[in-house]
Amino acid sequence: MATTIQLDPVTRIEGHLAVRTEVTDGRITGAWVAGEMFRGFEVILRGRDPRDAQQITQRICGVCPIEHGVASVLAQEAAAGVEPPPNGRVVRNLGQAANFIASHITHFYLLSSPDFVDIARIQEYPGNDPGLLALKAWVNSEVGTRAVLPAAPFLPRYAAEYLQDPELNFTAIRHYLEALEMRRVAHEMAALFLGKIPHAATLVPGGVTEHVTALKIAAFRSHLARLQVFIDTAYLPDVMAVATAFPAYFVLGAGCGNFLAYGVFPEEAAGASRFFPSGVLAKDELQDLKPEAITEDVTHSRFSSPTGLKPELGETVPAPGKSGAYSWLKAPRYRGQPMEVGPLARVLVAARRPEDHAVKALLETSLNAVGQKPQALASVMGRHLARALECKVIADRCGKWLDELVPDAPTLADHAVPVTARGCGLTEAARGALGHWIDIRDRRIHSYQCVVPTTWNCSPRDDRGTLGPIEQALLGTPVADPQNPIEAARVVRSFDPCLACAVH
Ligand code: NFE
Ligand code: MG
Repeated sequence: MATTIQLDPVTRIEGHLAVRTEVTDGRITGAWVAGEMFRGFEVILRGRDPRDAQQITQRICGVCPIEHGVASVLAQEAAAGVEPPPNGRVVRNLGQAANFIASHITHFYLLSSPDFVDIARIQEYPGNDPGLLALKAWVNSEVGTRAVLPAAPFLPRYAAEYLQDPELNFTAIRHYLEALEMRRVAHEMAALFLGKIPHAATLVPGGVTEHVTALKIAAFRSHLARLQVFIDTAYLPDVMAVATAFPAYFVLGAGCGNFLAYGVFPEEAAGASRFFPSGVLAKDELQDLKPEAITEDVTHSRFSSPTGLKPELGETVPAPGKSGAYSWLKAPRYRGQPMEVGPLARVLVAARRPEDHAVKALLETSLNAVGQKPQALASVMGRHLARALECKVIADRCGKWLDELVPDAPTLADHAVPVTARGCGLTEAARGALGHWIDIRDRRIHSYQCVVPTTWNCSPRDDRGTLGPIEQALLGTPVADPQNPIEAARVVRSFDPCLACAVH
C-alpha cells in the first residue's frame, strides 16, 4: 500500500513549494510538485509603458533580478530593432556573471550543503578558527535550550547519514561562513556597473546607462580575483568531496532526460555567438533551438486561460478553484516534451558543441577524479557538479570580457519605443533558460509573458498527463525512513528551485 509523504513547505529553497509523494515498498511511485502562490506580474504589466518592464520584472525575484532585467531589455530591443554597443553588451555579461557566481555559491553552501555536511559536528571542533569557535559556542548554547527550533537554520534536520570525515565537515562549515562574505563580494561586483543589487537600476533597452571607467574595471578585477580564489580552493574541492562521499547520488534523481538551453553571454553583436551556446538535448541527440516549439499547458495549473498557447500569444487568467489543478505554475513544454533547464543543461549542451568549450576538459577531469562516467551526470550530484564547474568557467571568462571594455566608449544606443511590435528575449538565469515575450500596441504593453527556469523544472503534469522534470526525478527514489525523507529533499534541492520566479 502507498504511503503519502509530504515535504511542505520545502525549506532551504526560495519561495513556496509543496511536494507530495506516494511511497510504495520504500520507493517513490507518485510525485506532485506544486507552486503555492499566485503573483500576477504578467497581469500587472498590461497597459504600462514598455520601459517600465525591465524594472518591474526584476521584482519577480531578489535572487536572479539581473536576468529578468536582461530578458526584458532583450525582448524590447528585438521589438524596437536596436542593439547595444559592445560596451553595453559586455557590461551586461559581467553583471549576469556576477549574479550567477553569487547564486551558485549561495545554492551550494547556504541551501544545499546542510543536506550533506554534518553541521552538528561543530560541537566537537578542536581548532582555533574564530568563526568556527563562535559557531560552536552558539550551537552549544542553543541546542537543548529551545524545544522547537534549536540552532536554526541548521537544526532540526532530517536524521540521515551525513558526511563522516570530521575534517571535511569542519572545512565545509568554515567555507559556509566564508560564503556569506563571498555573496557580498559578488553583489558588490555586480553593483559596480549595475548601480545596485538586487534590482539593477542601469539596465535599459539599447544598453546600460552606467559609464565604463578604468577605475570600475580595476575594481571589478579585484572583486573577481577574490571570488576566483574561493571558487578554486573552496567551492570546487568541497563539491568534489561531497560527490566522492555520496556516490549513490550520481544514480538518484535522473529527471526527464531532456535538456534545454537558450544560451547566455553573447560574445558578438546580436548575440550571434554565446559563451554558453543554445541547444536542445532530447533522447541524447543535440538539436538546434527553435523557440517557436515552446508552449505552456495549463490543464493541471490554476489558470482558466486556454492551454497549449505559445508564449507570444500567452494569457494569464488565474482560477484559484479550478478542478484538477494543483499548482500555480504553468507547464512549459518544448515540442510537447518536458525539459530540464539549468547548469546541467548548459554544461551538457556546451560539452556537445564541436568547438572546444572551456567546460569540456574540466568536466572530464572532474568526472575522472570522482570515478564517474558522463552518463552519471543526469543525477543529484551531476547537477551540483555542473553548477560548480560552470561557476568556475564563467568567473574565468570575466577576465576576457573586462579586457574588451573600452573606458569612456558608449554603453547605450538610441532607442525609441515602437508603436506596434513584438519581441522575444531569451537568456539564461542561474537556474536555467529564461524568456520574456512582449507585445507592444500604441506604445503600451498589450501582453507580456515570462517563461521562467523553475517553471520548466517544477512544472506540474501537462495536458497529456506527463510529469514535470522534478516530478520525474523523484520517481523511483528510495525513502528509507518516511519520517526523514532526506533522499527526496536532496533530489528537489539539486535543481535549486526558485518559486517566486516560477509563479511570477
Ligand atoms: Ni528567482 Fe530565477 C533564476 C529566473 S529561477 S531565481 O536563476 O529567471 O526560475
Ligand atoms: Mg509565465
